[in-house]
Amino acid sequence: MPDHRVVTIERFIVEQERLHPAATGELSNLLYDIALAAKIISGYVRRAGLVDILGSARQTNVQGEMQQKLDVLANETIKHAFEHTGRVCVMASEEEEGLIPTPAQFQPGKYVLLFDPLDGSSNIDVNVSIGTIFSIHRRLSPEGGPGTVQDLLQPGSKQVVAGYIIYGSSTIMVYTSGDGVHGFTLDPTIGEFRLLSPEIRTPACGRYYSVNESNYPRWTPGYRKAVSTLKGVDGTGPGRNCRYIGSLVADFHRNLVAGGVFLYPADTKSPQGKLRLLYECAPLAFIAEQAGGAATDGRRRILEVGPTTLHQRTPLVIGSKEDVALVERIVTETDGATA
Ligand code: FBP
Repeated sequence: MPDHRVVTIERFIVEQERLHPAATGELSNLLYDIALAAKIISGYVRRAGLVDILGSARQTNVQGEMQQKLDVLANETIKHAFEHTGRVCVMASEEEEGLIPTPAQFQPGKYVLLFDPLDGSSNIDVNVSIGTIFSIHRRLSPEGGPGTVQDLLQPGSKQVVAGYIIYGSSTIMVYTSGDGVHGFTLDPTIGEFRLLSPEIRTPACGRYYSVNESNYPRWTPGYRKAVSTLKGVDGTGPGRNCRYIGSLVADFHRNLVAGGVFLYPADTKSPQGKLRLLYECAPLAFIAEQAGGAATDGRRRILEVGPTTLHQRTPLVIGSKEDVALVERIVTETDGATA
C-alpha cells in the first residue's frame, strides 16, 4: 500500500513558518520561487540531449570561462523567476560581472539573492550530475529603494537561507533556514518536491575524501600531508576512499549524507583558491554547519570570511567535523597559522 502521506515542500515551508510567529511569509514565498525555478531548470536538463541546449554558448562569463548554453538558460530562468516578485531588491550571479538590479517597473523587496545558476559546468555535456546553489540575505540598505553592492557583500554568518538543487538520477533540493537541513525529491508523477530527508545530519568522521589530486604538484606541503593522511599512506590511521565527481554540489551532497571531506585548496595556479565565496562556499558552509559538519578556508570558518568583492575566491575544506578539523590542524602545523 503506497504511503499516502505526501509532505510537499509547500506544506513543509508553511509548517516551518508557524515556528516563527513574526514571519510575514515573504521568505516562504522566496523558497517557493526557488522550487519553481528548480523545476524549470530540471526540465531543461532532463531534455538536454534531445533539444539544442548542450554545448557552448560561444561567450565567456566574468570568470573568463566559456559559458555553456545551459549556464545561460539557468541564469535567465532564475533572474526571471525573482525579478518581478517584489521579494528581492538585488541579485548577484556567478555568471554575471556586476549586481543584478530589480527592474524599475517592479517593487524592490527586503531580501537579497546570490546564486550559482549551474554548478559543475564541465560535466553538463557528459551527463554527470550538476546543480544550482543559492544564498539569501536580508537587505542592509533602507527598504523601498534599489539594493546595493553592500547588501550583497555580507558574511556567510548573516545568511537567512541557503541551499542547492542537484539535477542527477533524480532532482533533489536541500536547504536550511537555520532550523536544520532538509532534503526534498522532485516527484515527476505529481511535479512536486516531496520531503524525503528531514533533519539531515552528517557523520562526525567520514569514509570519503574528495579532491582533484591532479593539482597535487601545486599544493603547499601542508595540503600534501593532509591528503596523504586522509589516504592513510602516512601510517597515522585508516585511509578513506576517494570520490571526486568534479561537480561541487554532487561531491558535497555525497559527503553530507555519507560522511566525508571535500577540499579545494589554494595552489600555485589559483593562489586564492578556485571556488567562489558568495555563490558556492558560504551557502554550503551554512548547510554543513547546520548538519553538524564544518567548513573552513583551511584556517578560518568560511561563515566568518567578510567578502570584499562579488567574485572573490577562497580555499575550501568542508564536510564531516572531525575530518575538517584534522585537515585544518595538519595545514596550520605544517604551513603555519597564517596563509
Ligand atoms: P562552476 O562549474 O560553477 O564554475 O564550478 C566550479 C566547479 O566546476 C565545481 O563544481 C567543482 O568542484 C570544481 O569547479 C571542479 O574543478 P576542477 O575541474 O579544477 O577539479
